[in-house]
Amino acid sequence: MKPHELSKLRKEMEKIQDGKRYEHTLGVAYTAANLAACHGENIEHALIAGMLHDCAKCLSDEKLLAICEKQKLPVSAEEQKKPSLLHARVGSYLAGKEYHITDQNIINAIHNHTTGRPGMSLLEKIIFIADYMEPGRKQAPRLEQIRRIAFSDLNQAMLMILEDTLFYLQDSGSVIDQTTRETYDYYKNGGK
Ligand code: DGI
Ligand code: FE
Ligand code: FE
Repeated sequence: MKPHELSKLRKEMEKIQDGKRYEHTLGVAYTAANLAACHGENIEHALIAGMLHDCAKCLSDEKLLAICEKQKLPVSAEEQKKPSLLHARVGSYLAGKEYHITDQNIINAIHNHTTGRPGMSLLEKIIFIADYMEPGRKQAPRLEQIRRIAFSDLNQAMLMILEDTLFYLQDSGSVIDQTTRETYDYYKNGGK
């Protein structure tokens, strides 16, 4: 991808996202680029995946469900209850369809950015972690610690994020996706 193509994606995100979401998108893209430089991942792939990871975030629950039905994308019981979880899967579909991304690793990084999955690729971990720790995030506990550890141990950062996310979801009585639990168990048990 040439530099002007990345800037085209950036402008498209600026068009479809509100100001706050767009700032978050830029934060994720640049944080992912830094993590990529640190851990030996392709920086351009990290920028593209970061730029597009929330490209379906602005769609309503109805629209997300409608796209899944039309394109025959699977919808789990948890996603049926909380359709906003689908912005990750639908985003990965739109990345190919609307934004002409063909790299499967980039598509997977968008797909798995909310729940993670056991055995994530380097790029998938980088996007998952960048989404959580980009500079615009201010609320989460242990942010300072996670931001430091992400540059030395991605699996440890994954575990800490999943632990805190599950605690937060349990505490707030939210629907918890099976994949989020499986991802937590995987990294808890020393998975790579
Ligand atoms: O799209 P973002 O707001 O940037 O972040 P995200 O894609 O991680 O999704 C937002 C929320 O999703 C975040 O607060 C963590 C939460 N999440 C992750 N796994 C689950 C979940 N929410 C529910 N209800 N269930 C899950 O399993
Ligand atoms: Fe998201
Ligand atoms: Fe995000």
